Amino acid sequence: MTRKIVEIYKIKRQSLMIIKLIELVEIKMPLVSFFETSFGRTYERRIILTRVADKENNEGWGECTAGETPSYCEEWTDGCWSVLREILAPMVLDKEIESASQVWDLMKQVRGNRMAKAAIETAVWDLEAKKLNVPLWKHLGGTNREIACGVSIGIQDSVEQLFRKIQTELDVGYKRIKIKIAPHWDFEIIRQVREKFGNILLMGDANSAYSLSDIDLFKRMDAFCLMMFEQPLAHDDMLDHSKLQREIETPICLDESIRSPEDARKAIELGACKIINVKLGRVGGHAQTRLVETIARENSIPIWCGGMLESGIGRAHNIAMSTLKGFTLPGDVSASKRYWHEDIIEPEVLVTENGTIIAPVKAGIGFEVKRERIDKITVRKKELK
Ligand code: OSB
Ligand code: MG
Repeated sequence: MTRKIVEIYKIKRQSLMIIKLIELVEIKMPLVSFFETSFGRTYERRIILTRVADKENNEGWGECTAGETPSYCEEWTDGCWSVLREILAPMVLDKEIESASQVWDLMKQVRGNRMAKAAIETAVWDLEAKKLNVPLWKHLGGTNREIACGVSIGIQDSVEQLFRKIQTELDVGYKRIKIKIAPHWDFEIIRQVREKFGNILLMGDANSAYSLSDIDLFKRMDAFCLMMFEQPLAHDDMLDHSKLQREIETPICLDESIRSPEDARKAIELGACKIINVKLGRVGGHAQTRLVETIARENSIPIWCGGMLESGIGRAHNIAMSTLKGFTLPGDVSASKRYWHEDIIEPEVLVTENGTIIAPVKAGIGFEVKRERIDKITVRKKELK
C-alpha cells in the first residue's frame, strides 16, 4: 500500500512543471493598413510576447493583447511590461505547477491586469501541450477543428473605401462582416452598406461610443437587421445595456464589459446581452475562457472569439480557443496577411476559400515561432529567472 502511494507520488512529481525562465520580448510591427475604432486609429502595434521554459527546456509562447494606449481598457503595453516583470513573473517562476489550469491561481492576489496574466498563462498552456505532444486545441478540450471566420473592418476615410474593403473580404470568402461604428459613422453608413451588399451577415461594433440617450437611434437601426450591436454603451456597464436590450430587437453582444466568468453570469442574468465576444486576454487566459464558455453554453448564449490585432502567436491561441464547443458564431480571427507583411509564425495563418481556419495538427500552438524574425523587430527584452 505504502509502496503504491510512493509510486503515485513519484509519477505526480515527474509530471509537475516548474517554470525556470520567463522571457519578455517587445516587438514593433507596422499594420498593413491602419485600424480605426471609436477610440482612435492604430498604424503600428507594440506587442509583448512571453516565452516560458522549464528546466528540461520545453518552451511555450504567449502574447499580451493590450493596446499601445489604455483606450480599449486600462491595460497598455508599458503598464503590462512592468506588471509582468515586477509582479506577475515572480509569482509563477520556480513554483510547482500540476497543470496549466492552475497558473491563474498563482496570480490571484493581483487584481485586474488580466491581459498581462493571460500572456504568462497562455504560454504555460503552450508549453504543457508541447510536453504532452498534443495540439493545444485538443488539450483545451476543443471539438470544432474547422472554425468560421469573420473580419473586423475599421472606420474608413470614405464610404467608397469601406465598400472596397467589404468587397475584398467577401471575395476572399469571409463569412461575416463587422464594421466599426461611431456617432459620425453609423445609421447612414449601415444603410448604404445594406443597400449595396444586400443580405450579408453584417454587424456593428461601437466600442462604447454611445449612451442611453441614443436609444431612438438604435431603435431606428433595428431596421437594418444586423446580427448584433457590439458594446454600444459604456465599457464597464451592464445595467444600461440591459435597458437598451429590452427596447430593441437587434441582439446586443458584450465585449469590453465581460472580464470574467462572473461578469458573464451577471450579464446573462440581467439580460444585458444575447451574445458574448470572448477575448482571451480580456478574460485572463485559457482557463478563464473555458469557464466563460461553459456558462454561456449552459445558458444558450452564443459566443465568438474576438481579436486584438494579434501577431501570429496570439492568433494561434485564438484559433485553439475557438475550437471549444460554445464558439458557434464566426469570430474576428482572420488571415495573417490582413494585418502583417510578414508574420512571426510559420506557416502564417491562412483562411480557406470557405472562410474558415483549420486548427493545426502539430503540438502546442501548432505553428513554428520565427525567432530570427522576432529578433529583427525586437525593441526590448528581459529574461527573468
Ligand atoms: O473591439 O473588437 C474590438 C481591435 C482592437 C481593439 C478592440 C477591438 C478590435 C477589433 C479588431 O475589432 C479585431 C481583429 O481583427 O483583431
Ligand atoms: Mg469589440
